[in-house]
Amino acid sequence: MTDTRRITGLAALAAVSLLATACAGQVGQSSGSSSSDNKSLVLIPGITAEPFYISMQCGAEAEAKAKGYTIKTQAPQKFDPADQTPIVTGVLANKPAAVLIAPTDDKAMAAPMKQLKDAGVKVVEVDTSLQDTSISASSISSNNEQGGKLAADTLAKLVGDKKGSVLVLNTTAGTSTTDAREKGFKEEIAKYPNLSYVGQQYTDNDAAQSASKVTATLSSTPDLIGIFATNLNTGEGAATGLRTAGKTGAVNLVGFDASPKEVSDLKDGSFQALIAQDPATIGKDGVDQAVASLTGGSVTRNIATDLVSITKDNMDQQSKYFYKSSCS
Ligand code: T6T
Repeated sequence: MTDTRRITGLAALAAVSLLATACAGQVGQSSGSSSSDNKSLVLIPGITAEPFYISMQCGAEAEAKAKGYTIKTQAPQKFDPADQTPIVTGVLANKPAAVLIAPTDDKAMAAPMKQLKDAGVKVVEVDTSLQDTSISASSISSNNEQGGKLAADTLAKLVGDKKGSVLVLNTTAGTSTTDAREKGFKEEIAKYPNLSYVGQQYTDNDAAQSASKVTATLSSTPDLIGIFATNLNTGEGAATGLRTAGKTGAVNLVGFDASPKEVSDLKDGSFQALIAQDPATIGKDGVDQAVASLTGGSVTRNIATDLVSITKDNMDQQSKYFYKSSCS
C-alpha cells in the first residue's frame, strides 16, 4: 500500500456519517433500516456489485434468514479504506448486533473496526482480515497462501519443461488475501528451475490497468511464459491484455476467483486455469460465527474455506464453485 493510500485511509476516519450515505452502495437486493434489536446484522464487503461479494452476500442472507436474523449489505464503490471507513462509521451509528466485514486494508481499517468493537458490536472478518487480531471475534477466509502455492503448481504443470519468465499481477499492497497469494506463489514457483519469477506488479484492482501491464510486460520480457493474476478484476484484465496482444494461450494465464466472465474466458481458452474460492460458505460461516458470538455459543477464531483449481477439463464437475451475479 502506498503512503498516499494509508494517509487517505486515516483521513477518512474523521469523515462524518453524512458521507456514509453518499458513498454507500448496495450489493444485490438488500433491505433493512436502522436496527434497535439484537437480531440485526450488517455485511460490509470490499466493493459493491462484484460476483465474489454477491456470492458471499447470498450465503450470508440465506443463513441469517434460517437463524431468524436480518442482514443488510452496505458496500463501498471502490476497494479502498477511504471509501469503506465512512460506511463503517455510518453503520456504527445504527448499532447492529454484529458486523461481517471484509477490511480493504490490513492496517487502515483497524481504527474504524475497533470503534465498532468498542461500541459493543460483534465484528467478524469475512475474506480479508486485519493484522491486529484483537478486534474480530472470528475470521473466515480461504487459505490464501495455499491458494498462491496452488496457482504456482498449476502454472508449472501447464508450462511443463519449457523455460521462461513468469509474472504476478497483484491488486494493492495491504490487502491481506492477495498479499498472501503472492507470498505463496513466490515461495512455490522457486521450486521450478525452468521458471524465472520477474516479480509482482500492482493493478489497483483495476482491469484496465491489469491489461496495460500485460502488454507492457510482453514488450519488456519477450520470454514471458506465464502470468498469475491474484484476483477477479486483475484476472479479467490480464485476459484482455493477452487477447489484445494476440498472446492468448501462448502465455499461460492462471487467475484467482471464478466470476461468470472468468468462467466463460476459461471455456474459450483465455485462461488456462482458475483458483476458485467458496464465497457463499464464507458468508454463511460469517453469520454462524456472529450468531455464536452474540449468543454465547462456541466461536472459532479462524475458519478456512475451500479452494479448488479449475481447468477446462474439470470445469463441469467443479461448477458449484462458479460465482453468482445475483442470488436468485
Ligand atoms: O479475490 C476476491 C477476494 O478474495 C479478495 O480479497 C479481493 O478480491 C476479490 O474480491 C475478487 O475481486
